[in-house]
Amino acid sequence: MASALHNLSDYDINSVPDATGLAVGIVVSEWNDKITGALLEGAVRTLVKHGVREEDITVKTVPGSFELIYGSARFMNSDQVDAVIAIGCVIRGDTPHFDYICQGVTQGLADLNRQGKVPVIYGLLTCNTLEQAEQRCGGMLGNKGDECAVTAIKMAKGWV
Ligand code: DLZ
Repeated sequence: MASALHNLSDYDINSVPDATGLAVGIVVSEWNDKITGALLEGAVRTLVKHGVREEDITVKTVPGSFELIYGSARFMNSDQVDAVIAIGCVIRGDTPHFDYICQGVTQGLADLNRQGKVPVIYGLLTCNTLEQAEQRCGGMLGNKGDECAVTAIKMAKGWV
């Protein structure tokens, strides 16, 4: 149970490199937009906190999480960003759709990472309930957007 209680906004500030000069592309899904909007806010706030200039953050929206793959690929191939953050939220429904979307997006983003051009950070919440999502976008379990921003900085700065 310990990992389920991990606060996504907790990190060692001294372990994060200075991110000045980093350009970051963020793709955000419109589905469950209250959740994805809060994740986006967390990601931007944390990037800026570590030195990324707001003008070096480019945000693009896509209709649903499945489109995060295409959006991330576009950023990756633009040669304009040092890292991509893909933000979405899928909530389980009555059909197997949830499983197909989650698997498809996870595989798609993994395939992009395998190309090794720029890191593509996995900001997809895959939740059984809306409450679980709310807990992870600024609620009692922190904000996955913060975690994504820290990961993007570490990955982009760690390999230059
Ligand atoms: C269709 C659909 C459903 C049912 N649920 C979600 C969801 O919970 N979260 C999400 O991000 N997107 C959902 N979508 C939309 C799909 O991701 C995708 O946009 C459509 O299937 C069109 O490709």
